[in-house]
Amino acid sequence: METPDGAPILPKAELHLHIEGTLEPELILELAARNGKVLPHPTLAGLRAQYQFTDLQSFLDLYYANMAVLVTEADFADMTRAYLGRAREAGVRHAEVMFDPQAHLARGIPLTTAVAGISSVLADSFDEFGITTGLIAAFLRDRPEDDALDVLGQLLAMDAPIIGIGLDSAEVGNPPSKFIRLFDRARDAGLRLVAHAGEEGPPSYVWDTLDLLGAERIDHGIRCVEDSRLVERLATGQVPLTVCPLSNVRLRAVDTLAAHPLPQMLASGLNVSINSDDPAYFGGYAGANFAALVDEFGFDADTLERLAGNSIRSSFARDARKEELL
Ligand code: ES4
Ligand code: ZN
Repeated sequence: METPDGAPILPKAELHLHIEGTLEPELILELAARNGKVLPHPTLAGLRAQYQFTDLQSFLDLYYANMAVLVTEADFADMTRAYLGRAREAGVRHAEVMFDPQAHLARGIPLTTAVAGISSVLADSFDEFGITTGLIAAFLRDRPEDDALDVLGQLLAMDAPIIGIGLDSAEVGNPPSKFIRLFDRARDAGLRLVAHAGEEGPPSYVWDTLDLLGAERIDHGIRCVEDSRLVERLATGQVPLTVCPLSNVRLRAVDTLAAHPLPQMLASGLNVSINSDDPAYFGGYAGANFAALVDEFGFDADTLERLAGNSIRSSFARDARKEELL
């Protein structure tokens, strides 16, 4: 496969992706009509006009509001299928997909509806799209830890096909220390551990995500560059950082793409991969993120290969699958 300008599309893994963030405006309107939901912005133009964010919270408000259209198992399945089709076009061959169980439960949607809808499509992702997949339950850090523990317990009791847990939503004011018992419980259950840190939060949140939660991967982590000791720690341990450039620009975590710390992170020897986060909200899928980087920084073939290779090596795919993709 090639991009429109003839560059090869590298096989890659997507490690930082919120499935609810793949709900395109067109699908939102379609699902709203199907489920008889009246949206505050019922036209495509009106809805699209809402996609201007000043920070993480301004995005989260719209992201949670739009989830109202996800009602049936088929809704979750249709959303997941649409994502896999778009990811495949961008060269994604392995995807670890997060979902927000608490956000659906809070709307009165049974856990089984969300889990079955998403996982039924992931179960066939290799046959249908040539993409191996894993499902990660992400917990909302702006809610109490007891709520997360309760929902993790329910997921384990129903034997939900999850490979790990994550931590997302409003970061500042909700430090990693709040979720020590949650991560201990997940580790005991044999689950893999990832967490958002250093997106809007300070470098100390990245330290604590490693040292208190034992996370194996950091989602975002871009503010690590403010702490040279932390950069050294991350480089020495080759801790995977799942960077999302277009997300960071759209949520104003950086002023411009030109000001993004990614080149500095690469120069420091960090293990970074490129991911789309919430592609329907931030201007595109993995392909658009790579294209923007090539445009802005003129990354050469070696750098692009390093980024794609990092994503595969940092995935929770089986070793044989990694070998196949590298
Ligand atoms: C998210 Cl970009 C981002 N950060 C934190 N939580 C999230 N949930 C969905 N997208
Ligand atoms: Zn994210």
